[in-house]
Amino acid sequence: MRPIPFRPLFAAAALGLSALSLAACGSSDEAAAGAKELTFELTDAGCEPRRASAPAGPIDFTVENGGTTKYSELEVLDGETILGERENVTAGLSRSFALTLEAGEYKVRCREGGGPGEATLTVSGALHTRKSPEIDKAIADYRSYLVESATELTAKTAPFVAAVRAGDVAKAKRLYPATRIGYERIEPVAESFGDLDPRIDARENDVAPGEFGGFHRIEKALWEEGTAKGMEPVAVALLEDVEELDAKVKGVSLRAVQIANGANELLTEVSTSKITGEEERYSHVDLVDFTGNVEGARVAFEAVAPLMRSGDPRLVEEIEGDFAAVHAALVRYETSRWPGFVLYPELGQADTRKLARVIDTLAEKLSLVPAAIAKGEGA
Ligand SMILES: [Cu+2]
Repeated sequence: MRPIPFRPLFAAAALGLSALSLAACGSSDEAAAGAKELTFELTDAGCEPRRASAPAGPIDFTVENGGTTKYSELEVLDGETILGERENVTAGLSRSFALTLEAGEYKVRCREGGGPGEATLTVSGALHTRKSPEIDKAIADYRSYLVESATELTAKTAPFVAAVRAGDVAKAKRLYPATRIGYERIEPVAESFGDLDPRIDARENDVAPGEFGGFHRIEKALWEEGTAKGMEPVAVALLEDVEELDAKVKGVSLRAVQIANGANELLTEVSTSKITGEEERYSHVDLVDFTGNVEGARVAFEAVAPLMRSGDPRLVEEIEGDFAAVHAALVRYETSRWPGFVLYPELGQADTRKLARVIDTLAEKLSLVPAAIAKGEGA
């Protein structure tokens, strides 16, 4: 497989008019003062408070963990669709994310534990919808990437699944990393569809025994067991799930602030858990996934960057610089051999640390984007 090229920044297209018209609707500072702040605490009993309310509009969520080991994650859901979440909020940590919500009842769910981990968030009043061509364009840009990536994922999963069903281990192994790239690019959106993400992309320790399926179950068979025997039903289900994802992304409703939040989430996950090599623990093609994750985050950021230029051009520039640093750190490991990057265990501890550091810096900066977008976004 050839290394996956980075897309050029479309920064040039983002300048000028869009910045002017955002400034014209006075969106940056005064709207920021209007963002509602809500704090949920993770406790042994679940999320506190159990009931919260907010006016329609931008909301900054803070998730605090005062010391429980039972919960480390908080999600805000509309029905079964996850609108926003924070993972890896372990004891003593506090992390935040931003959403813009219209009136309705939302579920706030604590994850990674048992028991009554749910709270209700009631949002009331009318959302002051600020429609702008810039917001529409940001969403349209990201949507086309989303649809393109999902289409590519489906197209590549079909021959991969065929190879698995035919028992062709060598071919299935060869196809595996490139097949998954489309998924890794759009993982945050895929994660919003309930259990579709675990069905497609769970690690063995993420799910109940007997429920391990999807890409990584097949990865284990191919690399650790050295056979595709018994993988027929897993492969068939994987293709169905990928097709379901493909159909769902076409109709998903997107908000600019969600797109920004997704980019931040993706890189936070890379720097906090994927960096250990846990995702591709049998095949060790982790750097291919990282490249997909970084590219997906970058396209998401580029799509929404025009919305924050007027408010914070410095931050945009810094983030572009950080993306370039991550790119430079990753290309060092490109090779002309399969899978296009050196295998993850070939990286020394110093290499991994350096990679983690640049990704972490970027993720931290990206975490400021949703709030910067929420200032300007009403829709
Ligand atoms: Cu993944």
